[in-house]
Amino acid sequence: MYIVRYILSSQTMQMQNFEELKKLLSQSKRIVLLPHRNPDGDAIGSTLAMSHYLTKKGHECEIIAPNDFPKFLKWMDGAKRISIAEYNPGKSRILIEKAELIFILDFNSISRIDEVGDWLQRSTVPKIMIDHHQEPEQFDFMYSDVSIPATCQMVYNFIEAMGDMELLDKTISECIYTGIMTDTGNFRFRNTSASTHRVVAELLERGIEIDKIYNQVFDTQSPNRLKMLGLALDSLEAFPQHRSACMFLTREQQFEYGSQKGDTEGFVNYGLGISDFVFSVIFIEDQQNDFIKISFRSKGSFDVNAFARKHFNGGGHINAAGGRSELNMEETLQKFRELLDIYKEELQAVQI
Ligand SMILES: [Mn+2]
Repeated sequence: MYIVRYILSSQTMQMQNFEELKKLLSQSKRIVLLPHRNPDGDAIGSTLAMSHYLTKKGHECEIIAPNDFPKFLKWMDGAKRISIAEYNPGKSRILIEKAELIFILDFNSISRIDEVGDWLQRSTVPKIMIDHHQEPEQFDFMYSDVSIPATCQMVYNFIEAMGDMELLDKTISECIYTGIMTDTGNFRFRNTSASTHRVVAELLERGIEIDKIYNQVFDTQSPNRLKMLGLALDSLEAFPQHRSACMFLTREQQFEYGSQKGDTEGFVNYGLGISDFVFSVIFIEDQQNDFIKISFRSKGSFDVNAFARKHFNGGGHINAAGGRSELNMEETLQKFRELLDIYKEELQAVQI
C-alpha cells in the first residue's frame, strides 16, 4: 500500500553512490549521529528520527550533541539518551572512535561542532552528510539540497529512497514533524513547498498529534523568558528608512532572569512583525564567553547568510542566519548601524 504513496510524495533525492551506502547499511553497524552545536528542533529532530529508523533496521545508534539543547526539545523519544560532548567528552570521543559509520545531520561544516570536529576528522570511517545549508564541505556520501526547508524533510526522503516507508512509525514521524515545523516557522517560510505538506500529510497518517507537539515546543515557556522578551523588546531600535530593527540583551539581564539555554530563541522574529520591515537582528551577550551571539532574520531577497558571513563571522540561510561579534555591545551596535547604511538601497528594494 505504500507504493502509491511513494510516488505521491517522492522528491528526487540526489546522493552519489547511494547504492553503495545502501549496501553498507544492509548489515548491522555501530553508527554515530551528529547534530550541530546549539542544536535546534531540526537538528535534534533529524538525528533522533534517523537514529530511530536505523535502530529499527538493526543498527546500534548513538547521538552525540556538541553541547546541550533546550528543554522544549527533550520530550522527544530518545532525547534524554543523547550524549552531550561538553559534559562527557571522554565518552563521546570513544563513541566516535568506535563508530563504523557517522551521520552528519543539519550541518555541513566541521567547524560547527567544536571539539567533536577534531575527533571526526581523525575518524576514517564513511561519513554521510544530510543537510540543507549552503556551501557544504566534502563528505563520503552527501545529500545536500538548499531548496528543502528542513533536514527532517530530507530524512523522510532518505527513508523513502531506501524503500523503508513501512518503518516510518509515529515516533519517527513526531521527530520529523518537529524539525519541519520549527525550521519552516510553522509552515510559513517561503521554501515550505507542496512536497513539505505532502510529507507532513504522511506523518499525520502515522498518528502524530500536532497540537501536542506544538504545546511541547512552544507553550512551555517560563515566566522569566517572557520577562526577558519584554527587556529585548524594550531595547528595540527601529530604522524605518532601512526597514530594519535590532534588539539586544546583556549578560547581566540574562543573569537576572536566570536565562536557560533556548530562552531567547525566537525573540529576533518580533522585529519582522513591524509593518514593511524586512530585516531583524538580535545581539545577545554570551553568558560564558566574551563575545556576542547574533541572530539575523529577513524577508524576501535580503540575504542574511551573505550578510552574516561577510560581517559577523557566521552564516546560515538566506532568511535566517547566525553570527558573532568580538566587539563590545555598543561597538557592535554601532558597526551594525553603519552597515545598514551600506545596505540601504538593497533593503529598500526588497519586495514582500
Ligand atoms: Mn535545519
